[in-house]
Amino acid sequence: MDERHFQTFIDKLQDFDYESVLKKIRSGVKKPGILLCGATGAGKSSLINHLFGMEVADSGSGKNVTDRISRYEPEKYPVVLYDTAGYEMGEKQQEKFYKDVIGFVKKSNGSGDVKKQIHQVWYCISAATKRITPMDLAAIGALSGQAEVCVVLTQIDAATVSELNEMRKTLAERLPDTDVFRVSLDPRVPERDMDWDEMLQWSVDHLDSGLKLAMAEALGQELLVKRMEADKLISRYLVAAGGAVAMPLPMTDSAALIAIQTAMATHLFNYWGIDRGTDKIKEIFVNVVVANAGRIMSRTLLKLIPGVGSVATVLINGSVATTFTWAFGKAINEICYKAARLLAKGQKVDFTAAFAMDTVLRLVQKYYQRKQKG
Ligand SMILES: Nc1nc2c(ncn2[C@@H]2O[C@H](COP(=O)(O)OP(=O)(O)OP(=O)(O)O)[C@@H](O)[C@H]2O)c(=O)[nH]1
Ligand SMILES: [Mg+2]
Repeated sequence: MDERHFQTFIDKLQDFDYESVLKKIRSGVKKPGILLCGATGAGKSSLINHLFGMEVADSGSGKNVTDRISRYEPEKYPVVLYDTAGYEMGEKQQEKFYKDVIGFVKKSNGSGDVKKQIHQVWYCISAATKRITPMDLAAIGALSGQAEVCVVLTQIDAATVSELNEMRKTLAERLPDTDVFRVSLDPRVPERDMDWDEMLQWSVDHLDSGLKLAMAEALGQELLVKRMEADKLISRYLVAAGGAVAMPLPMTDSAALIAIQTAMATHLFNYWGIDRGTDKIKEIFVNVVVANAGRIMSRTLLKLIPGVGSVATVLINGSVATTFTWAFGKAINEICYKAARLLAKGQKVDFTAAFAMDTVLRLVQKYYQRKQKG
């Protein structure tokens, strides 16, 4: 791609009307279905009330779809929630839960009716109980065949650090593929000890693209929506990145590719708008991220492509170019997203640390590997 074409391409991007595209996407969204289950008192209803701002537990605003499962379709949010009555200890009750809830998910997802689909199960286990029961393990295993399942370790304020770690260890050993998130509604628990952000991001990530936006919106995560839009910006540069490497070329000849990456980086950074009024942040960004795009690429590729040898001998092909460009964009979006969240909460952000070369490299490599694994 010569420089003139490249410039036209960038100009087109700047004019792209994201608002209208966003509107179009929103009008067509289906609603993600989420079912919460777990033992009685695990905090399922509290969790729904907290995240979706409704009085599920007492209001009776839901519709009983079975005698133990209520369905809520909040007007304000594009989401369908299923709150289940928790099971009690004792074999009979657990057996009944197993049949009721798992049977319900199976039936709903087998019905072929999109409105009835249960896309995710948030399996709640209270840290106050201090143990993962065989029943939990069996139920999570069975549900995993039916929907995306994560474990929410609730009420972590009611357990010690070592008790909590013991529970997480059991889960990691017995269910290595299931993600686990720690939460509490006790305001005394410090933010850094909980995984709210990770849990909400998981929830958005584990949906088809058509449902993602609805989910982020339902969760009231304006910045998550923004992040998804910023991720879409990346994909517009991937075409150009692949095009810049029509034939495999040595990394030392990748000026056109690096031009695309720096244009993308600048575009993303401006999209987040966190530099407004402060040239200092922009300066850090330009000096570290933009100026080092080539170095970040060579270090990443040398580390992640086995047996490539030196910078001079690495050949970049279209697929490496697009994978790296994608990873680079995702890394920038992750840093900007985290910074924007802190700024939104009125907290200070150390931009020198946020955009430090090591931080950027680590994130780029994380995403590059994720893409390689498929
Ligand atoms: N300490 C503590 N208590 C909590 C937390 N979240 C909820 N609770 C309390 O735990 C109790 C049970 O919460 P619910 O949300 O009703 O639990 P549930 O899972 O819906 O229970 P069932 O509907 O019986 O299945 C309530 O008294 C809540 O106030 C938390 O993070 N920490
Ligand atoms: Mg409840």
